[in-house]
Amino acid sequence: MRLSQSTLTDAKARLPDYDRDQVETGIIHLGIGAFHRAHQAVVIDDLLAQDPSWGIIGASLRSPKTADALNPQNGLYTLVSMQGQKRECRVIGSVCNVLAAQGDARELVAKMALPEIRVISLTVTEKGYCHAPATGQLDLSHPDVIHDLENPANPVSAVGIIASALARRKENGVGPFTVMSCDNLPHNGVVTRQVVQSFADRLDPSLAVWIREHVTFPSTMVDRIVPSTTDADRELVEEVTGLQDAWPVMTEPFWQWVIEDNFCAGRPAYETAGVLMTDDVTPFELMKLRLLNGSHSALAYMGLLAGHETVSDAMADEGIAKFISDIMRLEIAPTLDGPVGVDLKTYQSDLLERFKNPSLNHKLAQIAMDGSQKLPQRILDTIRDRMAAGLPFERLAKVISAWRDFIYLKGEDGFLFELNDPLAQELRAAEKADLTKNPKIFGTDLSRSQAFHETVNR
Ligand code: CS2
Repeated sequence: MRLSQSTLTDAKARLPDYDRDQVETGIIHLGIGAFHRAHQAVVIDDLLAQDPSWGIIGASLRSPKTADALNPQNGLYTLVSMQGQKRECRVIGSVCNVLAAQGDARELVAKMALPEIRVISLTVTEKGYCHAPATGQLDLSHPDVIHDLENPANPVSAVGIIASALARRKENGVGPFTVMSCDNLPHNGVVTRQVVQSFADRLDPSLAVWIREHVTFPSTMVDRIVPSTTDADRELVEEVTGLQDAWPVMTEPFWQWVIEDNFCAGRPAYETAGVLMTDDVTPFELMKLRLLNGSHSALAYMGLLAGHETVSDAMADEGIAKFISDIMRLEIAPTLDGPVGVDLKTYQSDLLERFKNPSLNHKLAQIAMDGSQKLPQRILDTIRDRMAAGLPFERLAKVISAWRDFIYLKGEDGFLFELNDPLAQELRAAEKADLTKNPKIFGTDLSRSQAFHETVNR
């Protein structure tokens, strides 16, 4: 039997504590992958009993797979939190349905223009913002941006979709919605505003003015480790809950969400579900991006080069585990002020424990993807701070050199590792020695810095 509204009460798992028939939709989430379903959708699930007006419509922009898996289940899915031998299963009911928007985003745009939709949240990954990684500005030569400026009624990028929906709301006299990025970018709200604003400037200057005056783009820090789901996970879920689930989500017990309290059209009472609402997310996002995501990327490239498959395998390698603990303590943490009340030493030791969690099966290849989009904020900004302060950055440079080896190392049958990156062609076409001279990734500063190149080469 398969999980759905009619079989829900048969699931041997924690169930939604509200009547799903009463739920109305107030949020549209762009990019409904596993991360959203293990993070923001869980918080909303916790809140629907007190306020059923914040149900979620999920939208996938690239592939119909999530819609195909979840719509026959009435949006329901199982969340499994794993630590040691413990497996806690919970059915999440906050996603009402999923729209597959690839090829035709018109229904999605029309839904986003409805007055009851008050928040648009996004997890479209770093590359989904169509920005230049080194500057955060909209890349006007990006094929999706070019397409969307020519076809604003049927856009393909998140940026074009948001601008098009806002144009519709402006026209119809419906107020604005809040646009909330939940991706791992520094000042993700500012970056989102910049790309949407630049796009609107080119589309219709009066729309750009309206957006500037009415729409808010809060920054957020999101954290939960969510490995890709495997068939073995699906089997486990069926065994434990008694119901088949086409796309359960596996995760760790830990989660954290910090949101800048800047919503132009109302918001869920996030704080009652354990979210930290604040005026300034910056210290949280820098701590998380540099310590967690920076170390993750280090583990990915070094771990893969050393022949490991998962994060916990790499952490079981003494040399790598020591490197990770050293890079955090000696090179990354000293660049951070850290949020008030957070002990950075405890934060680091908790991270090391989270990385060691053997039940997660978190593949290094998953983290190694899209290095050109991730390394600027995860590693390069930390290097910039250390160079500006005249401090050594040998370990950080070693991560860049590991990424370089990951890209260029060859075996008997060609390149050793598959390169999943929007700049893959350009990276592979470049000479190894020239990689760090690419200003798109390394900025105009590091791409020209002798000291930086020398350290990476050494
Ligand atoms: C990871 C992140 O895949 C990656 O690049 O570093 O997805 C990481 O697991 C999350 O940001 C944790 O919150």
